[in-house]
Amino acid sequence: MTPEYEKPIKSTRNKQAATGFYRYCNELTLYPPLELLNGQLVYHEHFLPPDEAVALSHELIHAVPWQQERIRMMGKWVLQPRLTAWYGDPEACYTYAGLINQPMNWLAVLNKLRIRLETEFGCPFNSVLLNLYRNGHDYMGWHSDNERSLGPNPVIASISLGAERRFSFRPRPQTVTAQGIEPMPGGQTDIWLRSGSLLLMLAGIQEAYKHALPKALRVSEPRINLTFRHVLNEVKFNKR
Ligand SMILES: O=C(O)CCC(=O)C(=O)O
Ligand SMILES: [Mn+2]
Repeated sequence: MTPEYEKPIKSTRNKQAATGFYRYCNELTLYPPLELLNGQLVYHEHFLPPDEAVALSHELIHAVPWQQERIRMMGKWVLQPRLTAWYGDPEACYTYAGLINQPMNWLAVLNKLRIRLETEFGCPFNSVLLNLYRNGHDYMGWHSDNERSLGPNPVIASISLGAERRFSFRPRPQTVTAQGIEPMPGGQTDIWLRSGSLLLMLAGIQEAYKHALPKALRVSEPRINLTFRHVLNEVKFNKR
């Protein structure tokens, strides 16, 4: 009998189809990843089976010392509309919006996922940012993960657990390319991130697009997101 997690989730596929931007990248595999935005986004809907996703989110809710941090936005210190935590190798210190994140030592479950991602996709990751959206009132505003400490073309692996939420991309108004400044074509692309899925944000996407996780006021369930990253240590990125 087909296990539950191997059955395609029709509602999600339909929603993805409604955005009209994806294509199957390999029709021969049972659950092919979706490629979006010229292959700069690769979505693996069934990266973790549902029982593993549920067990992992329960473990993380209880084991992680979640904090609501203050960040600097347009000259003001404001509380982030979500809870966060930062794990990684000791040198993976990550600074954004005035917030200095010193990594906590890897939890065994997070390190196991890091090793799986590195083995399957061949990208090194030395840290992971955890976001806990307590319900649909929590959100993440428009931004790119383009801090210098992530290097020029970062690859970010994003795993979702819990409530399904919409994740949106829109082109930056202007993108500086090797040829000069070019406007990016196209409008907004939405993708619904289901529990257990993996979204790979590949080289170039941060330069060309911004992304956001908008509020979803009808969602009452929590969602956890893990973004695995490779942070250059300060000495290295200050030398660039
Ligand atoms: O919650 C998400 O899916 C994305 C989070 C994100 O963009 C980030 O942590 O930079
Ligand atoms: Mn981001």
